[in-house]
Amino acid sequence: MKIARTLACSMVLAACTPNGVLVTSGGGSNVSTVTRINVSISAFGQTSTPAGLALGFSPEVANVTVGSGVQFVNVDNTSHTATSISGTSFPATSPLTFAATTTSGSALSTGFSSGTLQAGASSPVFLVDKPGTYLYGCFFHYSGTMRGEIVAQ
Ligand SMILES: [Cu+2]
Repeated sequence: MKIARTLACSMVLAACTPNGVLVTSGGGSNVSTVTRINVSISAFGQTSTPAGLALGFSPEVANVTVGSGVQFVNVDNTSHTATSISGTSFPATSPLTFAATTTSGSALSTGFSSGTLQAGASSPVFLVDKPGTYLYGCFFHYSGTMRGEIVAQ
């Protein structure tokens, strides 16, 4: 029942008012819970995931709930992006284009990018709209395995 209601909400997001404390992001997502993913290429070392090597995000594999939100916060002193990658494993060479440097998308299932996050900057809150595994990476440091994964249930 809760899942059905969440799905209904995601289709009419602008008119939906979930219970609990509302968080309004620049992207307009209203969610009660936001998972913060910290971003730093120097602070968060490489780890192995089923999708391949990941690095530079904390947590590098984030477990989140459908109906909640995800926000990237750059705690580094250099710029990064968190940009969605389609598929179930990280491509050997970067699939990301310069478009990654512009903020886009509002929900995980339809693709997203934080845009270039300067030191200390936060992305919009992206809605966790559907169950699944979502891969993303940094446009600037993809070849250095700066990548992460979101598992939504
Ligand atoms: Cu980066």
